[in-house]
Order: sequence, then C-alpha cells, then structure tokens
Amino acid sequence: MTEDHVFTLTEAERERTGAVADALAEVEPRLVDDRSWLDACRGMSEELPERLRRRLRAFRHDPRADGMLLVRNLPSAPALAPTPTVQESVERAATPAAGTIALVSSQLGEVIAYRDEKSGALVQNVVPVAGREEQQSNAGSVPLELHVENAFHPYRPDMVALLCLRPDHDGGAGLRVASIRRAVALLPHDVRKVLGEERFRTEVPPSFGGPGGQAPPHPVLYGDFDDPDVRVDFHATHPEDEQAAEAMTVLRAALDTVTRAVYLRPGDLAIVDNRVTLHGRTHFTPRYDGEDRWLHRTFIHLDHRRSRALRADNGQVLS
Ligand SMILES: O=C(O)CCC(=O)C(=O)O
Ligand SMILES: [Fe+2]
Repeated sequence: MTEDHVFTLTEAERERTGAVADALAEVEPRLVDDRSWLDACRGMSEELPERLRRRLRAFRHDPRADGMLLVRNLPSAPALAPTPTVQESVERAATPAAGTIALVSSQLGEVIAYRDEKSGALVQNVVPVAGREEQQSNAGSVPLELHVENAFHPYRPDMVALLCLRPDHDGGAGLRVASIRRAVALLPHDVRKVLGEERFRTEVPPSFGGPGGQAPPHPVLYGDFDDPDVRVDFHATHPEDEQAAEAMTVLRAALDTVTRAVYLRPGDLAIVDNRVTLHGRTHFTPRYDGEDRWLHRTFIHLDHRRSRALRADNGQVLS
C-alpha cells in the first residue's frame, strides 16, 4: 500500500502551528467548551500553515482509498502532565494540545459531541482505565474491535480525530484502520447485496438509552454500490438472520485484509473518515503510573445544519 495517507509538517510549519495553538491557549476564558473560545478557534484555524489547510481541504473533498489522513510532526508538549487515569476523562482546559486538535478539526468542519458521552466535552481523553481492561471502549486495553464511531447513531460523526500526546510504554498500541473503499472490491456481488439490506441492528449503549433502547434495522453498506459508505461495529452490530451473519463474516475478513496499524507518536494526528473507514486498536499493557498512552479525540460533522434539531441554542453538543 502506498503512503499517500501521510502528511508531515516541515519544522517551519510545526513552529507556525505551535504559535497559533499557543496564542489560542491564551484566549479567555481558556475553556474548550466555551462558545467564544471555539469561535476564536474557528477563526484562528485560518492561520494554520497553508499547505496543511490545502491538504485538509482535499481530504474533505475525497478521503482517498484509505479514508484516513495521518498528520505528523504537529507540536507536542515538552513537559506533559501525567496521563489521566479516571474514566470519562475529558480536556476542558484550553491547553496547547487541546488547541491543536481543535484548530485542525475546525478547519475540517464542526467540532461536535454528544451530551450522553463524556459529558458532552468537545475534546476528550482516550486513556486506559484500571479495572476496564476487558471493556470494548477506549478505556480498555484488550484488542478493540473494528468499528464505525457511534455506529448506532443517526448523526454519528463524519470524521474522528485522534491526537497522540503520549504513546504506550512498549510502543505496541496500534490504531487499526480499515477502509471499505479498499475492502469492497474483495466482496462477492451477492454479499454486497445482503450487506446493503436492512438486516442488521446496532446496540445502543446504556448511556444513550440502551440496551432497552430501540435499535432499528439498518444496512451495513449504503450509498453507491461500488463505493459505499459503511455502518458497522463488530462488537455492537448484530445480523438479523443467517445469511446476514455470513455476509458480516465475509466483510470482516475483507476488512482484516486491508487493515493498517498505525503506531501513533506524540504530535501525530490521525483523522479517520467515519463514513468509509473503520477503526480499532491492538492490545497493549497499561501500567497506570501516569505515563500511559494518552490521546485527545474530537468528533467532526461536515454539515452542522443537519443536526440542528438536536443542538440546544445552536451549540456544538447533540442531545
Ligand atoms: O485507542 C485508540 O487508538 C482508538 C480508540 C477509539 O476507538 C476511540 O477513541 O474512538
Ligand atoms: Fe472509536
């Protein structure tokens, strides 16, 4: 596979990005979830290096075969706070790192969150949590199944951004990404047909009103037959019948064939197009010593207006 999913900032571009993020960190009230701070962030995102802005614009137009863009050599903090250890951890303070992911995300589209997930914070922490090792969530450390983010949700993110602040101790935690644009050619015609029918249901997590919550049946592939969007979570999506189950098995094998593992380093930002690309994570061994793996995460919508009815006061949080 080619490496055209990687974009590396030059040293000058890294410095410029750092200067913008540092200036944004000074904007009162220095809180990510504050409307005026985010307004400033949106405006200042225009000051990011031009080559980066062009690449983000091109990615938004067409996420290419991989459906992911890995931006490398973003500024990273020389002296970083200890990795948070608690569940549902979020970054409310407008640190330079929070500013960096918010700036890039704002160039792509609208940074959004869900009231029922991580208390609606726009910049969230992805960190391992003691006692949750086995959980299929970003607090776990066993292999995390390939998934579309919030696959159950009609207004799931269009893009997910993950910025590495600190890698895991052994450098073995790999972000796995698998694009349906690469996998679809490996699927027999009849399998694609079954995957395109409303024969699958995705569990609604308890925080969003599940498991009692009604999950309507949906197709796994939709849109163009040869270049479809994908909606599946291999932990939470269940086939309704035997043929649908077989189709999911074939899909999974095809996705495994095209999966890439990305070992994020500090200053690496992975942007995943959540319409065409699934993500997951390999296992790793946390130590809970303040030096564990730490990512910031944002969700991005490309069309803010579409979710207006779910957003109070035309804010960023969907409920
Ligand atoms: O830990 C990772 O690399 C990805 C976790 C994940 O799926 C997420 O935070 O949405
Ligand atoms: Fe995820």
